[in-house]
Parts: sequence; C-alpha cells; structure tokens
Amino acid sequence: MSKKNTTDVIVIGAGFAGMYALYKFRKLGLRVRVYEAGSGVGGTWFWNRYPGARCDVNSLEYSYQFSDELQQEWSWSERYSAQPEILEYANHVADRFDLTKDIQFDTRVLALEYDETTNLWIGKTDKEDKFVTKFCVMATGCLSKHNVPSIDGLDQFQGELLHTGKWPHSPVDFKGKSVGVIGTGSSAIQSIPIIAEQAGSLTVFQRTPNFSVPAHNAPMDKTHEAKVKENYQEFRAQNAAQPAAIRMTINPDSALDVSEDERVSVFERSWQEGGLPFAASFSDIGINLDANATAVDFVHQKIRGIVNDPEVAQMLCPQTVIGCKRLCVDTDYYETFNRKNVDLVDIKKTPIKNITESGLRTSAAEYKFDSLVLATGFDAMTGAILSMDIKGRDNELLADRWKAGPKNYLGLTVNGFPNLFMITGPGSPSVLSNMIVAIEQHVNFIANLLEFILKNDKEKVESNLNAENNWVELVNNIAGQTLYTSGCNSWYIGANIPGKPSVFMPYIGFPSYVEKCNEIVKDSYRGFEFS
Ligand code: N01
Repeated sequence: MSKKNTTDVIVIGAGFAGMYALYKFRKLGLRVRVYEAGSGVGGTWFWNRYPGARCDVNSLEYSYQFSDELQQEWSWSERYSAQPEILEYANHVADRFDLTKDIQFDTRVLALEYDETTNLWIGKTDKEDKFVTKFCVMATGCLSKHNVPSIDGLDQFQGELLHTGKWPHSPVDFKGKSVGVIGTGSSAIQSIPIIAEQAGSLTVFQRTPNFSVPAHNAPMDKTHEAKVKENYQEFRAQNAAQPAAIRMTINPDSALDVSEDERVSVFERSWQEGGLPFAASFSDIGINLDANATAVDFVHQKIRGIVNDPEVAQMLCPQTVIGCKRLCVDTDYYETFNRKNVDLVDIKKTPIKNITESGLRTSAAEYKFDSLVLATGFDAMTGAILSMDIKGRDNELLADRWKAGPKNYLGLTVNGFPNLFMITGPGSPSVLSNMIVAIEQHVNFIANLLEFILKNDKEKVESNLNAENNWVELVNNIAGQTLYTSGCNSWYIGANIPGKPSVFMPYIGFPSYVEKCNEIVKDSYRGFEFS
C-alpha cells in the first residue's frame, strides 16, 4: 500500500462539515484526507440544484464563523441565499483555505472495517482497494441520500426523469413541456412555482400537503449587513443562545391567553415578516395541541384566501399539527395553483398505480409527461452513513447495531466503533438548528477530543453503552414533551422510508445540547472510554 493511502484522519464528505473538519484537524498537525463522492465541494448545495433551491436560514447566519476575516470579506446578495451563491461561497472557502489539495473528489467510500490488533480503520473506496487511518469522521450530511420511491415501472419512463436531490449540472429546460412533480415537501414547494412559469403544463401529485410560510426574500439590506459586521461575534453569540441557534424573537405569550383579534394580528405580523420565525409567534405552538390548532387555522385561512378554487385550496390545507414536519418556506407556492397551466392531484384519493413509458397512471386517470420530477426527499440522518458497509469491533455491522434505531452518544460516537465520529449525527441538534453552527460546534468538540487523546497518549476512544442508553432516552424524552411526535409521518422519525425504525432522531434545543457537551468535557469526558 502506498504511503499516500495512510493518514491520521479520514473525513468522508466535503460539504460544510467536511471542509471545516479538514481545516480544523490540519491545524492540529494531523494528516487529513477527505473523500467526496461529488466532483466539487458544497455537499447539499452541490447536489440540490433544482430551480428555486434556496436556504431558509438568513444569509448572515448561514455561514461559517471560525474566521473573522472570512465573515467580514464575504457579502451575500439576498436575505435568503440561493443555491448558486451558497455553492460559490463554499468554493471561495475551499480556495481561501487551500482545502482542495487534500480532497479526493469523485470517490465514494464503500466500506470501513476496524482492525482491533492495530487500532486502525481499513477502508475501501470505489477507486482504491485499501486505505488505512486512525480516525474516521463522517461528514456525510443529514439529507444526502436521496429517496427514490419504489413505484412500479419507474425504469420504464422514456422521458426526462429528475430527482430534486440529485439535479443535473447542465441547465434543465422546461419551456413549453408537460411536467409532472411527485411530492410536496420543501424541495417541491421551492421548485414548483418556477417550473410552472416555464412549463407548458404542470401536474403536481400530492400525497400529504405541507404547511408553508412566505419567505419574503429580498435583496440584502446593506445597512443591516454593515451593522451585523460591526459586531459579528456578539450577533453569533446571541443566535447560539436561541433554541435552534437561529435568530428569532419568541413571543413569551401563550396563543390561548390572548383574544382572538390579538392572536390573529400576531400571526399576521409573523406571516408578513415571513420564514421560520412564524413558529415562534407564540410560546406554546410547538407543545400544546390547542395552541397549535390556532396556528393551523390561521394558515388554512391564508391558503383559502390565496387559492381561488375552493376545492384546490381544501386539498392544500394540511390536516396535521403545524411544525411536526419541517415548516416549508416559499415564494408564491400557493399562488401557483391559480395558474391555468397547473393541476393538483390528490394521490391519497387516487393513488399512483404505476409509471408508464410516457407518464404515469393513477387509479383514476392516465397522464403523459415530457419530464417527471421526483421531489421525494431523503433517507435522512442515517441513510448516508448506513449506505457504507461499516464493521466495528468483533466484526459487528453498524447496520445491525442500528436495527432498532441509531443508538449513540451525543450524536457523535457509537460503542464498539472506536475512533469513529459523526458530525451532526442522529441524536444531535443538527437539522433542528442552524446546520453550520451545529457543524462548527461538533467539529470543535471532535478536535478537542483528538487533542486530548494525542496529549494523553491514548490509542482509542468510544462511548460506553450506559451513556448511550441514557442519551437516547433523553433525546426521546425531550421530543415527547413536544408535538414533533404527534403522529405525522416525518423524516425526523424515519417514517418516510418504508421499513426504517421509527425513532425520533434530532436532539431538540441547541443551547442545552452545548451545555451538556461542555459539562461532559469538564467531567473528564464522562461517558467516553479511553484506552
Ligand atoms: O423531502 P420531504 P424534501 N409517492 O421528505 C412525497 C430540507 N430542505 O426534499 O409527505 C408519493 O420533505 C412525500 O409525501 P408524504 C428540509 O429540511 C430544505 O422536500 O410522505 N409521494 C413528500 O411530499 C426538508 O424538510 C430546504 O406523504 C411520495 C415528498 O415526497 C428536507 O430537506 C429546501 C412518495 C418528500 O418531501 C427534505 O425536503 C429543500 C411516494 N412513494 C429541502 N415518497 C430549505 O432550506 C415520498 N413522497 C428551504
């Protein structure tokens, strides 16, 4: 084996997590190599190039804070950045910190096996038979394994078949075409208004409607940007103290303690402000069913006010709790259903039977399309990790260990899989927080842990089973106090993937998570075992 294939740390993935991990671990003097399946950096923002792809976190927050020079020199053009600009930012970071020389692109890691005699991980990629490393870091992303539904005849379709999560790199031209979209999650809600503008006709196949709030995106307010940049550190610290590490003013009032008029005017203000802060209109929307129902009513009224055809409006009104699936943020989504060239089909009433050569057939009708878009989401949080064949101590497969759900400690480590770390893994705040903030916190934690191992001449670290059991119980107890587990089929609990164990995966509450991590470190890395 060539020396080139032996490193201290292998990082898998060159999205925002992998890029910062490379930067940080290099600073420790470690030899680091990153494997990336794509041909460029950016992760989510490299793959999700569908029309309308845009971040739902404010641009001034959705960026790295590890380098003050970087955050001062970069300027965003809009309140919510679009995918091309975020990808440009990722490339700028890669160039600025000379990252690409240690990233091997177009290379997918297939397998990892822990060798107990040497305490090393032996890996295999689709390009090389063997690499050896002491530490493995999964920077594989929470929403990176796209979900292709098993619908009969999918391989028969002769037109253009697209998936929002794996969009082509060359422009897709829908002009004058007949297009079908399956799915109505965030990706669909962002892309449908733009596809509708271009296409001759668009038919949307909806299984479950979703709640969406207008983004009210706008050009960046340069005065506001300058003000933030004057004291960026304080701005970041204030945001990190918020439950999702996203800046929003949480109204301390209960939705049930105010008059109907006052409640509607608060919701109206939030609706006009736009975006995810709608969920913070009152303190109890996420924890009290009656309070939640008032928000549901308000959004239903909005949908009925926007969509001209009452039957279509009714189909678009979700009959679940608001926020138990990720709230969507849109530009002109509901308005799009007033267009003459757009139809909505309820596939709960008339299910898709099969895909045909020229379109698809439901139980009620046959449709013909030039292009069919699958906006069917991801095998979230565990999908990318489990798509590798990972064997720990005693040849145990991670897939077997996680058969009943992804048991782990802090969303970072798994007993029996020493020196292997996850960034924003299941059991950490990840998808219920500003991802870049969560990534930096995790990478810093892992870097400190590696430093501790090296300083103290330890060979390996892993979490103990007791700590893992307690951690998973805590994650579920916290979720149980909210409406996240109130019965909707969200990807937070793996319900969108047939056969996936039903376990709530993210930790709710970024500040309390950070506090727990800090306590654990202070307490000599309680719950971790070193040898
Ligand atoms: O995926 P989803 P997504 N037959 O899982 C339907 C992030 N994101 O890519 O609800 C028919 O939400 C499925 O129906 P149902 C964000 O965190 C962020 O849109 O299961 N339909 C659903 O309607 C988001 O939550 C941004 O009944 C099928 C849709 O496909 C996450 O990514 C933008 C089906 C999938 O929706 C995932 O969003 C985009 C089948 N067999 C994404 N299988 C922003 O930052 C699935 N569906 C703004």
